[in-house]
Amino acid sequence: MTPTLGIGLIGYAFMGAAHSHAWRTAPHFFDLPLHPELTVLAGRDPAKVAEAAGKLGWASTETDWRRVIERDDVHLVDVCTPGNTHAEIAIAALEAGKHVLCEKPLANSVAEAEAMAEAAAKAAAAGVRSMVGFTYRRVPAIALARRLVSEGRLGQIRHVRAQYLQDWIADPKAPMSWRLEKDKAGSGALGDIGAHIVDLTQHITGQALTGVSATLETFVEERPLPAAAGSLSGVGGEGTGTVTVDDAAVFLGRFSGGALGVFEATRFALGRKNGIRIEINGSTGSLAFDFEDMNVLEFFDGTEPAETAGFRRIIVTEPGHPYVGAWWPAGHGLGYEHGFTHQVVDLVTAIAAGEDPAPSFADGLQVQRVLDAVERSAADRSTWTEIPS
Ligand code: SOE
Repeated sequence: MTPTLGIGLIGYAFMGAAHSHAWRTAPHFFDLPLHPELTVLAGRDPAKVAEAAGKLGWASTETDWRRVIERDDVHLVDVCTPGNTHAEIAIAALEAGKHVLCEKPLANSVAEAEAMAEAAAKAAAAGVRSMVGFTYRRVPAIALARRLVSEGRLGQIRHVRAQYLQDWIADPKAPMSWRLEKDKAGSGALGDIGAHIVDLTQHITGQALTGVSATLETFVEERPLPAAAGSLSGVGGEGTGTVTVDDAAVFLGRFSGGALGVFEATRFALGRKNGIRIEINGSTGSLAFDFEDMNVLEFFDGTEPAETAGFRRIIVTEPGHPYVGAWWPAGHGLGYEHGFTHQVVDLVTAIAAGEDPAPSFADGLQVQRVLDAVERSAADRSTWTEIPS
């Protein structure tokens, strides 16, 4: 009999649903050393959390996250709440001896992220594991990109070009949400989606950002309040609310191995729904990825004869590609949700092996420092801003 791992999930909106799907699905496709039980789902509204639990497959509910942490049948706490609650919940869970998976960005400030990384290091010494949910690392094409870079197929990395393009608030009439409030989300496009491309480019290249020069913009400062009261943001009804975060972030960066980076994160790229575009140029090869065509990785091998060299479109669905062997025959494609499934597979495997999973809270803290440097640079308007290591 495979031992069980009781999961307590806090939050049941978009990320809660994605994580629920992952916990439900992982043991059906991967041989896991521990069997995840969907033990308890937590949310503040009793009726809504009960309805979500029924739909998403959870055995019970709680309306206070503290109760989840107290329960003996919960071994891992999965934090899918807005950023302003991450630190309190994750630290309390770690101190109670529960493993933690926490959504990105790790926190809303460097100070919170430092406290979380410290709690995670202490807990790790006692065998309690933690991971931050940069799920796109587990898209097979991204994992292949990292593998190619680490095998030296690109040579010395010179350029990193990264964009995260969405358009869900390009319409000025799109309503307020907690993601547009600084006290809940920490920042806007920068932390919500810019954090992903910071993590991905560092992960693929194996290099850390050491400095940035940035600018931020809020294009629409007042938005209608959502019609339905009782939304997650706590605001609702007539009138407008003030957007207190950035709508777009643009920055240059330098990487520890000498590469130059150009980054763009925006929710105003009309027509782009979830375009994560990454291009990397090295001394002997280049890579290109676009999440809107997520089963494909483009690779240019500069060592091939110039007459026949060209970007090749690798369809990343072969059994030998990362994670793919557990799924469908070649060519049948994976989707957004598979990254979350791979994330819990790697987490459960690390927990059972007594190893620290990646990305760790320390990795989340490092990304937080990059976000902070971007904000400081944008506020200064003139300076190159170093990132403390
Ligand atoms: C919203 O912009 C969002 O849901 C992000 O919060 C997620 O991290 C990203 O995967 C999709 O977009």
